[in-house]
Amino acid sequence: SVKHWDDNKSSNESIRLRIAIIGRPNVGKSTFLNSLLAENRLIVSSKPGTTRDSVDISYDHNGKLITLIDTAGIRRKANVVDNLESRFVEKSIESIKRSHVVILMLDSLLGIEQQDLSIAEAAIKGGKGIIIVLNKWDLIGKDDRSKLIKFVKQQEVTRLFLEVPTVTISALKGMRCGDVIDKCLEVSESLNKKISTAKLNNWLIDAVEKHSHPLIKGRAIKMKYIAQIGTKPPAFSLVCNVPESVDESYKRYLINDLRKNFFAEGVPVRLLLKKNKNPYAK
Ligand SMILES: Nc1nc2c(ncn2[C@@H]2O[C@H](COP(=O)(O)OP(=O)(O)OP(=O)(O)O)[C@@H](O)[C@H]2O)c(=O)[nH]1
Ligand SMILES: [Mg+2]
Repeated sequence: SVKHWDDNKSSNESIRLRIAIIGRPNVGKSTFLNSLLAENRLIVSSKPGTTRDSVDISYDHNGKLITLIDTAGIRRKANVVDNLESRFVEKSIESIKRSHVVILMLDSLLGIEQQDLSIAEAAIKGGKGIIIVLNKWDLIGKDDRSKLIKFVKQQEVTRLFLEVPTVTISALKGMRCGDVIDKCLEVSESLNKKISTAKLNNWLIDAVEKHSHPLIKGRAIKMKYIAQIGTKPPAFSLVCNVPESVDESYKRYLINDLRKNFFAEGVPVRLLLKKNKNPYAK
C-alpha cells in the first residue's frame, strides 16, 4: 500500500549516511565530488575559496543513497590578521555536526598540518567516524609514497590517539574515489555496532591480563564489569573500584584495545569509568 511505501521511504531517509568532506582550500574537495558524480555539477577552480558555503549533494553509490556535504576551505583574507586556524575549524565544525562520517582531505604535497589535526580532533570529539584521504597522489613520486603514509599514520597515533583509514587518491584522474565511499560505509556500519556483554567481559579479562594497571599507593585497581551504553559512537561503561585513580594512558590502552577488537579504524570509542554501586557501602 501507499502507506507502507511512505513508511519505508521515511525510515530510509532517517538512516541515510551523511558524509562531510573537509579540507583546507585547494586540496581538491570539489574535484573529488565531481569525479564521483561524473559530471560537473559543482564549480571547480584553482582559486582557493571557490565554494562559499557547504553544499549537500545526493549521491547514489551502487544503489545506496548517500548525502555528501562539500565544505569550502577558508581563504586567508589579504591584510587581515586574524586567527585563520580557528575560522577554518569553526566553519568545518558546522559541516561535521551535520554528518556521521568525516572525510578529512589532504593535499599530498602539503601533508598533514595543525589545522587538519584540529579538524580531526573535532570530528573524533563529536563522535563522528573519520577517514583521511591523501589527494593528488598523482603528484607524489614513488620514492616519497611510503614515507608520506608513514608520517600521516604516525600523526594519527601520536596526535589523535586513533588509527584512521587512510586512502590515497587522485581526484583529478578519478583514481580510487569510489574506494573512499566504500571506506565511509564500512566506518558507518561499525559506528552502529553493538557488542554483547558476554563478549565485552571476556575481552576485559584478556585486556587486564595482557596489561594490568599499576598499583596506586599499594592498592590494586580492579576493572570489574563492562557494558555497552550507546552507539554512534560506540560508548561503554566500565565499573572500577577507584575510577578517579585510573591512569589516562591506561584508559587509552583500554580504548585502543577495545577499538581494535571490535570496531573499524576511524571509529571513536568512548569509555566511561564508573564506581561500582554497592548499596552497602557508606
Ligand atoms: N594533480 C592534481 N590536481 C588536483 C587533484 N585534485 C584537484 N586538483 C586541482 O587542485 C585545484 C583545486 O581543486 P578544487 O577541487 O577546487 O579544491 P577545493 O578543495 O574544492 O577548494 P575550495 O572549494 O576552494 O576549498 C584544481 O586546480 C584542481 O584541478 C588531483 O588529484 N591531482
Ligand atoms: Mg571546492
